Amino acid sequence: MQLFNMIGGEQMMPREMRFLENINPATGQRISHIPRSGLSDVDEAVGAAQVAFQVWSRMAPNARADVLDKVANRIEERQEEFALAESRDNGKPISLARQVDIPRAIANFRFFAGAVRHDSTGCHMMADALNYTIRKPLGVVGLITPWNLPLYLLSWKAAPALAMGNVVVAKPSEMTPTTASLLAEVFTEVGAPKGIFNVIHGLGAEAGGPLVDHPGIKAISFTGGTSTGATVAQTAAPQFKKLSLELGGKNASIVFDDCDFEKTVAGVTRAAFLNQGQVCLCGSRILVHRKVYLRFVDALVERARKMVIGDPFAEGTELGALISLEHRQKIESYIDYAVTDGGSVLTGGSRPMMSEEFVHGAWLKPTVIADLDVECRASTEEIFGPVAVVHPFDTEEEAIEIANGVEYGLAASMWTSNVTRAHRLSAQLDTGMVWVNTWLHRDLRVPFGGVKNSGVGREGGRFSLEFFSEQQNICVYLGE
Ligand code: TXE
Repeated sequence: MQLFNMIGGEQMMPREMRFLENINPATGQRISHIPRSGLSDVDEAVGAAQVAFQVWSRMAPNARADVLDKVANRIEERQEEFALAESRDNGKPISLARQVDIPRAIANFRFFAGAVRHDSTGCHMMADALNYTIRKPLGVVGLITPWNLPLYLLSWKAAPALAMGNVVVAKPSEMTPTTASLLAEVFTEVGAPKGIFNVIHGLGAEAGGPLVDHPGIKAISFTGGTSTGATVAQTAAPQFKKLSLELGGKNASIVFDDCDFEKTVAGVTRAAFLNQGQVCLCGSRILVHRKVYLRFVDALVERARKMVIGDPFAEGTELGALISLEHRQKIESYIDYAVTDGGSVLTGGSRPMMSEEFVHGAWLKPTVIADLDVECRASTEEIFGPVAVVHPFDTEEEAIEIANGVEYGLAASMWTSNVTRAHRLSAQLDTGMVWVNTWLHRDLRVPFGGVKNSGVGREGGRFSLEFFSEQQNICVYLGE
């Protein structure tokens, strides 16, 4: 299979005719060739988008919302094809793609279609003047997305950007390119104006870098690793581009002795291992009150051991493959650091035995590590895999200190039946988001984003509409 760039509504080969291989990480087999684009491809895409902007930005918000609804409906019709592609590119269980990734992409388009239909702006009266504020689209925006939730995150950015009248050049991860190409097809199928949604495939430095640097790009919304985010910021800042950066996390799941035990074990296990632990929100540091520590860790280990790992296309599979062999190597090196630092691997820590078909895939058992110092590498750095560390604590103060003792600040979850404590401690956590007795429970209206090295800015609901627009205040003098 050959994937193309999508520029101005046309499938295009890269100018320099260079290609990359897209590998299925569950089997190690090649799925497709994708363009290895460069500056000239980015330039062409931005040019096509600028033309489309003249049409799209002038359409009524309702008309734009109608297009987004059509996109949602068409993804829904092709849902199984999208789920297959996502699972094959990423290695994730198809059940997860069916239940989470693709439905959420559909919901993103519907949500932002509704949001822009109901959007309003401010009016401030003075005795002798009237101020009113309008929101203008920015122009061409660059969307750079990672491999862990490919369509989910691309649609999370594209829907509000388009709803507000911007046009898009997307650079999906080179590891998971297919659903971005399918989405571009959908825009064509529903008759969207050509060039409002362009896709450039390729490597981060060769295609993503020129996109961030292009003077025709007015804003960048980026989700990915923290060090890449720093590079993106360095390039974009001198041009005063608007920037939204959703970066890494090392999130704590804080378990108190008064929690609902069974529900907490289930919730904390899900938080640690969903999508093979490759979600920026994953609870990879599990802090447990000493009174229930041993019992809780036993139950967690038992659950992790029982997780069904294997064929991503099989219905009952809970854990699929990691994104790549290189990524597995990085994760395994963290397990090695943990062992060197005195950690005890309670379960996992090794590769599962796989059948012939999957023997070349990037597989790793879900892993739980105990007896580590809270400041060691495995406990403080983002591993981004199915590896959770467990630490006991004695007091609320200690739990908060450990939770806040990392350079990340994306999310945390707290598990307790003491409502007063939950409110009091939530506010003390240095994170953009806190879940109490749940995890990854999402309302698309709420602000999503992190503090410290987890990023800058908030996405979601009106926060996305504001990011993807420029407010202009108009003051009309009414006379004496
Ligand atoms: O992400 P990258 P990678 C974390 C996780 C993971 C690490 C690296 O810890 O192990 O980041 O993953 C594009 N200019 N997260 O290497 O490199 C790249 O092509 C412009 C957390 O996959 O940050 C891809 O489209 N763009 C995370 C996107 O940036 C560049 C999700 C993300 O890739 C670029 C993924 C450049 N110089 C990884 N270099 C989360 N927060 O959810 C790369 N890219």
